[in-house]
Amino acid sequence: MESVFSTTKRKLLIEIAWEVCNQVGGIYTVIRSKVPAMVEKWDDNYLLLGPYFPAKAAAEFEPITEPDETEIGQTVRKMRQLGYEVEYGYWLITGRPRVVLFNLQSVTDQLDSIKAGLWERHKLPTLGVEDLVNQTIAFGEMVRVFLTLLAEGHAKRVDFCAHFHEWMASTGLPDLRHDNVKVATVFTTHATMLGRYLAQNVEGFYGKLPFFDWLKEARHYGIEAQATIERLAAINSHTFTTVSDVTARECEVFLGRNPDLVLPNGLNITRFAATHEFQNLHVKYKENIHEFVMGHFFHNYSFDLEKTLYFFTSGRFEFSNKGYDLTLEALARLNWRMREANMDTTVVMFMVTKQPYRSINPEVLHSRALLDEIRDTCENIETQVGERLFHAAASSSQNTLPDLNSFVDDYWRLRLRRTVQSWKTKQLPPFVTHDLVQEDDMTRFIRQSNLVNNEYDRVKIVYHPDFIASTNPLFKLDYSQFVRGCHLGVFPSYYEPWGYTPLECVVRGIPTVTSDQSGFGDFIMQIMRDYENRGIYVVDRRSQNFNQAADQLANILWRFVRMSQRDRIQQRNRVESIAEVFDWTNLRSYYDTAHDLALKRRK
Ligand code: G6P
Ligand code: 1S3
Repeated sequence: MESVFSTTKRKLLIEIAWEVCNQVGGIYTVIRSKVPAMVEKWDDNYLLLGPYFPAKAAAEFEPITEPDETEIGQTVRKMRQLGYEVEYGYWLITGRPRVVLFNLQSVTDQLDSIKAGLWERHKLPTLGVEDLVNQTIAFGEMVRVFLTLLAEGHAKRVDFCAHFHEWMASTGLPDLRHDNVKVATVFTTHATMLGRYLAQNVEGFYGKLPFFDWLKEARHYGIEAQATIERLAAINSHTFTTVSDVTARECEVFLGRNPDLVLPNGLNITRFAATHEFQNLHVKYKENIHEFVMGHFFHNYSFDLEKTLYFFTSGRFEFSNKGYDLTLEALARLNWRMREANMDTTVVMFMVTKQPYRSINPEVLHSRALLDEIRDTCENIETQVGERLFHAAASSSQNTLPDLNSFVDDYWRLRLRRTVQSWKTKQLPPFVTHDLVQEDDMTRFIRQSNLVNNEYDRVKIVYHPDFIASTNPLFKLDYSQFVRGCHLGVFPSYYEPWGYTPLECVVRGIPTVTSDQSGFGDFIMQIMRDYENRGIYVVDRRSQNFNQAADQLANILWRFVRMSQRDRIQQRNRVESIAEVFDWTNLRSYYDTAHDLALKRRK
């Protein structure tokens, strides 16, 4: 029984994000990977709210069908009685948290009055906005109704803390404050809308940062509604946070408030008990990449796969924000140096992103299919020779080895010769794997810097304008396996609030390049001194111009290509040993502080 002297109430944490059961980008990774650590602390007092998109939810959501008398179950029932369509169940991910998903259709017919209210109370302009904004307004309204009912019914016994991620989840937040609803609120911005646009379009963005007029710029880029929602959420939350000091610098200018706290992003890290296991996986998946490379290049010319290094970059197509321009420039310089030095090492660089395409380039597919055919034929020959050799050896009275050539049928001989002949071409291996709808900055830059896969080039480019998935016939690997098979991840971003990609390398024991303008790079520089020695290279994009940064990156790559295999193996061990720092069980404490602060301020 609760003591009459006890002043502590039960606490319930609700996290709200557009990407709950709805993968779009990086926030999905934040929420999903964090769940096990959150459930460990909050147990049943943890709930997630998201939008309901049946096609997406089908694979990850399981409804609760039995009666549920918890405050969540009661609130869901109340909302349904009021006519809202609400799904309540479990998110089928590690940790199995409870989720409430809102069918946005149920408020579509009220959208105009919701928007009018937001204009009256908060001067939020939403006329003529794109459909995504309308959807987020519908979502925000249902979140607001849910939290209001929850607090009205149960705030006497429970302290509620609602944590909103990004503007897309947060259109209801200002009204919770306005209506004095008994919920403590945290708002986390994972990037600012204006930062994203301006970094991409204004040269010298960081130097000009303090002088931007947020409203003028928001109007100029046609994102006044989104920027205003972001601003209202930041100003009205009890605790305002972001993911890195890098993004914190933008917040004062664009959102009118300095973040109270910075919450760095982590992952749910499961390390192998045996340290050599991740090294073995590197060798295993590198084999798949070798196969792709043979199919892609060897029909024209070949090189020594034992002396080939695989670099990659991956991310959404923001050409300069993600540093693709810098990466290509540095590779062109590296190529020149390696040629000058007559090196026999080859670097294959995979540029992985998403751009509109019609199909995989038929020639690339055809070449890959012929290579598979060559492999099949070789395996048949191997079986035939093996069996015949066995018979010959068993029945022979002498000790001499029979002529192996005589064991291969003419049929297989001819088939092998024909396949190899029709495979060989004079065409240079294409630098893009897909038939793009149109030329883009990447193809233009590759052509301009003449990185077009000539035989003499030591750096080869494979631009793959689609994300890696195991269903992809070229690699037959999922993204995680692909990362493991590579030697180095290259992510020298110019605008990157956090950036999961280098961290995803680290936890798989793959060295990586990041930049001091990315949240991850900035964080590493704060917590570690010998990061470079441990396989995390940070390009200085704060004080250097493009040309200087390209030189620094070229130097990093140049040093990397001259490392011995033994050094690479040791470096992989060192980088993998950092992984634990980023486990959510360690980084959750930042979130705990944010929630405690909001609850204290709400009292
Ligand atoms: C792992 C394996 C070694 C292998 C090496 C290849 O460390 O345990 O057996 O030789 O990877 O490394 P590399 O950097 O050349 O791909
Ligand atoms: C944002 O996603 P993005 O790739 O649009 O949020 C991510 C999670 O916090 C972050 O890692 C990334 O830098 C941001 O840009």
